[in-house]
Amino acid sequence: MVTNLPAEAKAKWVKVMEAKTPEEKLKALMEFLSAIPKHKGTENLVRQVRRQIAILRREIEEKKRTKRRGGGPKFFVEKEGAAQIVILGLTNSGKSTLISTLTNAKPVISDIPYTTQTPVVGMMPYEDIQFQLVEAPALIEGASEGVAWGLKTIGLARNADAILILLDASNNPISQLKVILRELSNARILITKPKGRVEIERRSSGGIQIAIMGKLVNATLDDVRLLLHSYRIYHALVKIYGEVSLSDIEDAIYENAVYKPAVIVLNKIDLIDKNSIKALINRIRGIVGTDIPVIAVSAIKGIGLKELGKILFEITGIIRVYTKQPNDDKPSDRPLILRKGATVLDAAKAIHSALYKRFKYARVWGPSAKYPGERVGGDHILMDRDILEIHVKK
Ligand SMILES: Nc1nc2c(ncn2[C@@H]2O[C@H](COP(=O)(O)OP(=O)(O)OP(=O)(O)O)[C@@H](O)[C@H]2O)c(=O)[nH]1
Ligand SMILES: [Mg+2]
Repeated sequence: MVTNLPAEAKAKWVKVMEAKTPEEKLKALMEFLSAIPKHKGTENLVRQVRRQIAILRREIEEKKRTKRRGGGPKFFVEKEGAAQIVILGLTNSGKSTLISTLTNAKPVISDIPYTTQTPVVGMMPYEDIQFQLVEAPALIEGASEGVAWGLKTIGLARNADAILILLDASNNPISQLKVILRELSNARILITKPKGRVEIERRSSGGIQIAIMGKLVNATLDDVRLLLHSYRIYHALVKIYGEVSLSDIEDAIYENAVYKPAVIVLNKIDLIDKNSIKALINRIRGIVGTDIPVIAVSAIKGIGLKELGKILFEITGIIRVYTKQPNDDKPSDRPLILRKGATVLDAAKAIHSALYKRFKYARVWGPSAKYPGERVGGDHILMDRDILEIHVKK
C-alpha cells in the first residue's frame, strides 16, 4: 500500500534508516510515528510502526537485563546440515516428541505447558543429507508484539530456511493455526510465496538504477525513482524479480518482510478418528491454500512421518551436486548443497574462491547434462544429483 506520506514524515523515516543503535532507532521511530497523519490510509503503517517500537523497547530492555545477568541462554542456532527447519507450534503440540522421534535430540517431553524454554537442536537424516531441526520454545499469542519470550521464538523462525508448523489435532487445531498465522503475519514472515521480490542496495553514487528481471506492474521507472527520492534515497540499485508493484517497493524500503517456505504438520492423529482427520486437512487447505503441504502424523507413534523428508527437501529447494576431481573416477560421497537455479559458477564459489576465480570450464554428468560429461560454461544451471568436474586455468 502506497501511503502518500507528507515529505516531513518521509524525512523522518530517513532518520530511522540511518539510525546506528537500537536506542537511536527507537527515538527516530517515535518521531516518525508522530509525523504520520492518522487516517484510514495510514492505519496499517501506524500499526506496523507501533509494533516495531514495541519490539525495539523490548529488545533494549532485554539487552540491559542480560548485561546485568552476564548473558542469558543462547537463542541463536548456528546452521548445520542441508537446511535449518524451525518447529513452530503452541505449547504441548508435540514439538519435543516430534524432534525426538526424527532426530538424536532428547528433550524433556511433558504434559506441563512450556516445558521447552530454550531451542532444542537435532539432525534428521534424509537420503544422503541431513536437515537440522530446531524446536522453538512454544509460540504464544502476542509473541510478535513482544509477549514473554515471543520475540526470541519469532527470531528463530526468521533465521530458519523453512518453518514446520505443528498443530495438535486433539485440541482445536484450526484456532491454533490461526494464532500461528496471525503471529507470523504480524512479524512480517510470509509463508506463501510473494509474486515478486524487490532488493534495494543503497549506493554512494550512480543515481537510481533499476534492474527488472520480472515485471513492474502499474508503475513506470520514473514512479520508482520518485518514490525513492521521496525517501531521500538518491543512489541505489533496485532489483525487481517476478511481479512487483510500487507498494511492494515501498515495503522493501521498510525492509521487513521475509518469505519462508512452510509445511503444516497435524499431530496426534492417533487421538481422533479418520473422518475428522480428512475434514481437518480440508479446512487447513481452505485457510492456507494448496501451495503449502499439509500432512497428518502421530509423533508419538511414528505414523505419517515418512513423507516429511521429501517435503522438506522440496520446500527448501535444495539440489545436491557431487563434485569430482578431473583425474578421479568417482565423485565425492558427500554432496555439495545448493539451491534450485544454482549455476556451475555458484558451485565453484561454494567450493573455493580459487576455483571460482580461475574457472575455465566444467564437465557435467547427470540430469542437467545433454550427454555424459558434457562440457559447459559457468552459467550452466545445475540439477539435483548432477556430477560436476571443474577445470581451472593453469
Ligand atoms: N497421543 C499423542 N500424544 C502426543 C503426541 N505427541 C506428543 N504427545 C503428548 O503431548 C504432550 C506434550 O508433548 P511435548 O512433545 O512435550 O510438547 P511440546 O510441544 O514440546 O510442548 P512444550 O515444549 O511444553 O511447549 C506429551 O504428553 C506428549 O506425550 C502424539 O502424536 N499422540
Ligand atoms: Mg517441548
